[in-house]
Amino acid sequence: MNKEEWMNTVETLLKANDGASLETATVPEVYRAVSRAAMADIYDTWESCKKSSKKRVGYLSAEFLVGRAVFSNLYNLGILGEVRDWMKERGFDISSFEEIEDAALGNGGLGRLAACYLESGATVSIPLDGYGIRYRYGLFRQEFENGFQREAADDWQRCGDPWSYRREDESVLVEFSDFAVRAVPYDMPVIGYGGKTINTLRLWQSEQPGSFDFAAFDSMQIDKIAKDNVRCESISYALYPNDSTEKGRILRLRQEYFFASASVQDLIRKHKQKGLPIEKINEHISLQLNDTHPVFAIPEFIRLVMKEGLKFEKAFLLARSVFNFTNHTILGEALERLDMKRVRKLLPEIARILTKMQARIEKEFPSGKLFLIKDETVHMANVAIYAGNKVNGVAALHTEILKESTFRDWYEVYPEKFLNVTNGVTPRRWLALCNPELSALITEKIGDGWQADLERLKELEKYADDPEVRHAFAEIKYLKKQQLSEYVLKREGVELPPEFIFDVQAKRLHEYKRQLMNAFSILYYYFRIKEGKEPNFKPTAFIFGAKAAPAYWNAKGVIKFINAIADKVNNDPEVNDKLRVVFVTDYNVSYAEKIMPAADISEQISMAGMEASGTGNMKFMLNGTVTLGTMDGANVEICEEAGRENEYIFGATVEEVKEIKKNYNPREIYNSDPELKRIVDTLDDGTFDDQGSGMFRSVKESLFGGWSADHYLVLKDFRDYVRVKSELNRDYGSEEFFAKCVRNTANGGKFSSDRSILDYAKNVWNL
Ligand code: 26Q
Repeated sequence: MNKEEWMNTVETLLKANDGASLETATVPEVYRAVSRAAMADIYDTWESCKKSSKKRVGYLSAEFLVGRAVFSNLYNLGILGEVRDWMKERGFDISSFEEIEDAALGNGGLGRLAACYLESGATVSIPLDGYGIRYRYGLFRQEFENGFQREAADDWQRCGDPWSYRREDESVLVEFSDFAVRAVPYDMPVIGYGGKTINTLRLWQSEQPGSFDFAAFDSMQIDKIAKDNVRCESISYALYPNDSTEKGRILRLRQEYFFASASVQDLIRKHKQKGLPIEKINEHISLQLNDTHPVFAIPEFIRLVMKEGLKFEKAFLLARSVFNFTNHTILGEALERLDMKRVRKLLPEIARILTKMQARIEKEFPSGKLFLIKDETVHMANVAIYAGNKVNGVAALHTEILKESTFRDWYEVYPEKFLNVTNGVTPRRWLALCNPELSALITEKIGDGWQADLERLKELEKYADDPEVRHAFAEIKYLKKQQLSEYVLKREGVELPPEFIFDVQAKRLHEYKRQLMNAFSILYYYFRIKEGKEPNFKPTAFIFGAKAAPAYWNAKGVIKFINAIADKVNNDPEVNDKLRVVFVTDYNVSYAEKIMPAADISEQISMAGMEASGTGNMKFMLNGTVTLGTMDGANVEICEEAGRENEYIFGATVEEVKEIKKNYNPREIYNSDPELKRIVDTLDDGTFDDQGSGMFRSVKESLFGGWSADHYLVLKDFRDYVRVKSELNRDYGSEEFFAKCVRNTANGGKFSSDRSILDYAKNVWNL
């Protein structure tokens, strides 16, 4: 489209839809018109991509944390700059689209990974479609009230949903024993970089099937009609805000079956429409299960294939050549286990298939060591491993842990099933779009094209030794810090001088991620500065972004604790020229896009063995940020790529953790380290006020109480952590430090999700 056509389309859409002109329209109105103009633009390409390939891959995921679509889509279409200019000529500032909601249909890492993977699939021209749930409400909006987290509804469609088409005619029926619902698909285009390939993200919305109960209407039982409706629509009503467990919730089980069934029905129907025999479906589709949440797709597939006339054994083997499974966590409580009684009651046919599968495994392995159902509990991961082709972890270390411990028995029997696919992030959103300043510098030095061939960043490495480039890097970092600082002042009312070191921890709040240890380190510097023990400490701003699951008491306690520290530190004139602390409100994808480019330090401090991969670590790295972290998840590979000497590594390794845990006594550490003791005691000595909530005491107890005392070795790793943190503080600002920043960007090529997707295509999907 040229300028004339584009502006005409936008103006026509404004007139037709909202009775408005560019002069009178509101921001959401312009947003819808611009988005729909782009949708019109891509229609032909999208349609032809749907038909083009022999084999397609379905990425089944309960979460797609896509974030804001408009900038990324226009960018990938190669028209963001032009559209920005055209709109500007007409007096419209496209950056006002920043007030459009993020689509947060995911909790964190797993959901954001799914979004990066779809974008990369389209970019490298792999026919990869996403299948998920169109939640009416996404992840809650976070607010702070006296420093306590409060949750508010996330109405992500407030400004409409111009990036989806409702495909009513492709609805399917999903049946539970007590009622049936209609799954209505909404299709979003997934536009690859360059706009040549457009794949589909199909999200299912639950509705009432058919028209409502007329008999009830006749007899004026409006309440019954309304109730039926609510029951149906409740299934896709809201995302569970939990990134580890949600035990035994019946609605969650319905959600899982709902989208698994709808997706499999859809795929089988399309296959049959092409006139292809069901036995050959494995030649035309591969399905990737994003953790265990979509595992019902397996028994559902077997059930439906049997309806097509195949015997169980044939159907089972067919499933085995269609499904693959990615594990994202070794947290025991996150491995889904469902009550078989409940499955039997709600999904009797699925229960029968699962029982048949269990009988098959018993026959194959009479020892009983491998099982799908045990003590009336279905182990969803086991179902996925047994009835799937490949199983992968998400970073090298994580995959080793899966093979050695989590799924050891399975690995012994099926070593060929297991492989690693290290996570990645899309460099379009996480470098090109969020950091246009650095991107321009990169392009100036190595030319264009790195956006879709990220290994080329390697060509930057030689510039690490070039003071001029180093300084240009540092200047851009300063600029991004200025921008973030302005934004944080506006949003949070906290001043972060850009001259300060920006030390950032941004990720879900979880004990294993050890935000508490970071908080303790702030108090460590706080007390030492006050006592004059840190004369050379370079001013540092500690920035946190995190949501806690609403029912996760200790995680919420840590948020309150950090907010209390922020209050004290920022208002203490003795230290606030050296320390600032801010917990940003409602950290989400769009906030991340502002934070990552502005960080000097990337905190990746999980207890070794706990973080499957991490993907924030990669985003920071691409933006020239050094990692302060443990040898965990993909940090290990970041060190391998950039050289360990360019990161700041501390803490117990996985092996050491194992040793330490044999007889760990956190009290001993606490009693023998007065400085640390004083810090820990601020949780209950009146230094901070948790307003009678009991949260701080509970957090303290997690370090000492009972068998699980300091489960994540906060006290054990603390000293090594502050040692390295202080070393980093000394190094900051030196020539060598800036060289490290350059080397991080230069060696980030491996962490493009393009690479990850090509790994899947080659080693898992056999494309
Ligand atoms: C399970 C049952 C019921 C309700 C919710 C859940 C649930 C939801 C989300 C369980 C787990 C999750 C999310 C897990 C997750 O985000 N894991 C992260 O995945 C990233 C991508 O692979 C990794 O980088 C992170 O290390 C890992 O923590």
